[in-house]
Amino acid sequence: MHIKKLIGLFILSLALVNCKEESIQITQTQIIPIPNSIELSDSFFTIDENTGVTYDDNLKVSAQFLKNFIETGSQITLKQGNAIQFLIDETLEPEAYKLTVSKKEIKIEASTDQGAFYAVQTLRQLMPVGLENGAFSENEILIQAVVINDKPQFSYRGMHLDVARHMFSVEFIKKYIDALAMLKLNTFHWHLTDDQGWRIEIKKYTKLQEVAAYRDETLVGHYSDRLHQFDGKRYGGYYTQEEVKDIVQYAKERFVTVIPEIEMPGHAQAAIAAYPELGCSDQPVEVAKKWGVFEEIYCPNQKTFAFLEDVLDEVLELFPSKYIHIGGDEAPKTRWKNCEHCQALIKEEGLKDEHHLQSYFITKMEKYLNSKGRQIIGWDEILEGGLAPNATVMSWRGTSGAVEAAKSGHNVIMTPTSHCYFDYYQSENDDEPLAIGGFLPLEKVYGFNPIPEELTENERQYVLGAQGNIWTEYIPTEKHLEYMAFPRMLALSEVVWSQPERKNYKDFVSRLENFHQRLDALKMNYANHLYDIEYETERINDEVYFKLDSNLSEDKIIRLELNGSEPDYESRVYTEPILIDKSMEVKAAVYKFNSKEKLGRTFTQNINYHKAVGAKITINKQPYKAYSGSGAQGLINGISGSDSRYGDKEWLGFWGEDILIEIDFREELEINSIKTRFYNSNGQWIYAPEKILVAFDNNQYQEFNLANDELLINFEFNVANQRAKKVYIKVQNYGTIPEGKQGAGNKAWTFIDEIIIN
Ligand code: TNX
Repeated sequence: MHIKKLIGLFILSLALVNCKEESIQITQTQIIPIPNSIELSDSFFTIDENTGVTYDDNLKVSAQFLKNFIETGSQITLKQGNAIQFLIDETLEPEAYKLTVSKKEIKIEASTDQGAFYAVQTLRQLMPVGLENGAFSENEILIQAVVINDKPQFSYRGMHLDVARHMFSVEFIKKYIDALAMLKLNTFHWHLTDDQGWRIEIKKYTKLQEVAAYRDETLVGHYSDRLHQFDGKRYGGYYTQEEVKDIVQYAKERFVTVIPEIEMPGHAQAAIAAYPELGCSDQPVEVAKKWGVFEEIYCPNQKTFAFLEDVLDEVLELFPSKYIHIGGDEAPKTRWKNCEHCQALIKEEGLKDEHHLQSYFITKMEKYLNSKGRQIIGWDEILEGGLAPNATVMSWRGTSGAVEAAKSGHNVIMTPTSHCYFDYYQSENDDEPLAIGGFLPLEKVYGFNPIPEELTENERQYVLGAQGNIWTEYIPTEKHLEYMAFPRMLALSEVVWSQPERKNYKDFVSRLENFHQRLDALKMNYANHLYDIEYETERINDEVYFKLDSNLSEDKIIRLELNGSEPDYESRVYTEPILIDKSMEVKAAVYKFNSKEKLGRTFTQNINYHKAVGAKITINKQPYKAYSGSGAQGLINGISGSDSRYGDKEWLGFWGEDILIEIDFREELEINSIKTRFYNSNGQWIYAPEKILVAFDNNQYQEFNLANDELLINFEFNVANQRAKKVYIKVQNYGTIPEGKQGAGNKAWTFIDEIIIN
């Protein structure tokens, strides 16, 4: 029978002895993002040479998509006829659909072509993966009988792509858009201009193509590396207007709106390199060769406004989207402070300072775009100095910008770095390709709730949705980009599409495992960290236990060694938490039960037992929610944070606050040394403190100054035979980020690691 075709679509409990259709029991479908409601039945529909399709003319695009999917994926050609019907149901919401598969027909009902398109994407996931790449060679396709009612949670469901830092082929952009469409994402935010390159052809300004589109060379390695080295290779290019039109049209046929981003007033050094008169200093500058934030920003003068209006005129011709993204982020005000014209303009317009001048700049551009019938989106910095009247805010620095905007009645799109930055590391393994930093594993993306807690029921309506961002400073190739995008984009699709009560991470993981086959068929280079091992520590009665976990199911177990040796299929099986009462090196791996087959990578964790392990710790401030590691207790659990991922379970992050740490041993101990370390990644706004104070019991504080010249700053305090019951550590926040540095004017972060006491 047709069992083979069904495997991979469903988790089946099969009574193989009797291969009758009735004997197939489906326990679960595998659709991502998970629909609102699914009702499965026992029979199935067969698509073959005799199957016909009819459609309402208003549902033509989706009907054609389905026909094309089946005909290019298999040998089957569909006929005219009533077996598969596309019908209008005016009562359904614009993006909603109803899909009914029964033994005799398939019915797709929607009020719009877009809704019907999403029904087709669901139907696609009910069909064999071989159809994705033409590998399906049989003459009938079986589809499980089912009734699915579905609609999105949010109206804005986006993915962003930065093509300025690195550029990707037109063909690849289409592949990216295909993936969005498959996952029911409806917006592609195309970041087209930045300091390192201008990537869209503007016919009126030829030097954008000749100069701004190319940089002489590119930074090698990480920005935080002490010595900056360059590759010596010219890099660049741009999308011609013909290519842009082609992409916009391609996206439209898949119900993806392309929103272009033209950055202003900051991230504009490439344009200023081509036309120095657009800057304040009139000095020649070059297209940026390294990453970061640059001081060369547009000068708010007549030339600039005329230039931007001309550029936008051409952009509007190419992009029919309601929204145009005007950037607005990370614009250092250094040049404006020292510019006579800017200072005169501030006076003339009665503005308070340079932030209000930025707001004046954005408002002026907003008016221009509004007059052409368009709306602006800007990064949350556009709130500073007053928000342009009709602007939508894209909230990336935490969620406070979103809250402020929604409370004042502005629409917001959520893209916080903590949950939406797919340029961040996704695993703690040392073999990950170099990334900008951060740590955003799949489960964290999946757990994202786009609605900030601070909003009232009524204010929630201003949250249009969320978006994953892919900045490409450290992503030079298409394969690498796919690796960063998948599977996190799948998790995001469920965040923005599915109803919160339908979400369940364990269930998502099992559907994802199945989805791997589809990604394989699509030749997607996705990351797979499903059988990586995660740990947790727990303090019970003044003792600390070490626990391991993975995405385990009945047939998967963890095997481990505690002495640093490599686990194999004979190593002991992990069954209960391990007491930390000495230093050890834990190595573990997920194995198939009763088998030699190792499923994931080997996990390694060094545990450094010291005098504070098991003690009680309190901190007078809560760490920032997204960077709260294993909580305060994690600072004395015997485990140090990663050298490269401050977002892991061990680092604690505090934003702009001084903190006081108290460690209580409960009995007097002899103390000889106190050690800890601080993260100091200034590009990410993280600064080691300049000053630390330490006291024992009721004694006076002793003060220490710290250097801040490396990525990791060690603090070490040696005392001879100090006896104490308690240790107090005061950590002073660095303060405001100085001018000229990335994030200037914002509060600095403090990230502190394990406090090792011996
Ligand atoms: C901040 S997000 C930026 C980008 C960088 C990104 C790297 C935003 C509005 N600005 O210019 O590429 O961080 O994660």
